[in-house]
Amino acid sequence: MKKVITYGTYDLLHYGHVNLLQRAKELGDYLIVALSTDEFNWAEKQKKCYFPYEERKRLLEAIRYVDLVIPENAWAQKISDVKEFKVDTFVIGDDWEGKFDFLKEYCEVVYLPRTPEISTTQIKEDLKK
Ligand code: C2G
Repeated sequence: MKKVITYGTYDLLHYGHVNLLQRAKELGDYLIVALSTDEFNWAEKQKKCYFPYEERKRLLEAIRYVDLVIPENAWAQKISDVKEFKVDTFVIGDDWEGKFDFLKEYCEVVYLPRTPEISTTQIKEDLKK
């Protein structure tokens, strides 16, 4: 079984996220999403999520491409996640291009093109108009 892992906040779930998850799943048979916790988002990404972790987790678990959702509590957990879950491929959007190349020692690393025209930030801004 080829296992794939990806990481993210996935707040205000939108089709850009689903595009990523669909292509991530096409890279293997089993897709793990490490979902940023509310605390990690605020402390490390200064992101205040609209939906709390448990709701973001439930939304991801409802997506057919997602097999398992685990918490992302720290930047440094990726290597231990790859080892613990015997991951073959790490994948993330190309807004992170090159940032996780250190994982190449442990698994394949793939950066996929983002869906350009949509983002959670853009949605929030558009709703303010
Ligand atoms: N994404 C995308 N297209 C968009 C928006 C997002 O392909 N229009 C992808 C991102 O590249 C990422 C995933 O969807 O792979 C989740 O995006 P975010 O929730 O913004 O994730 P981020 O805050 O970048 O967290 O340790 C890594 C971080 O947790 C990544």
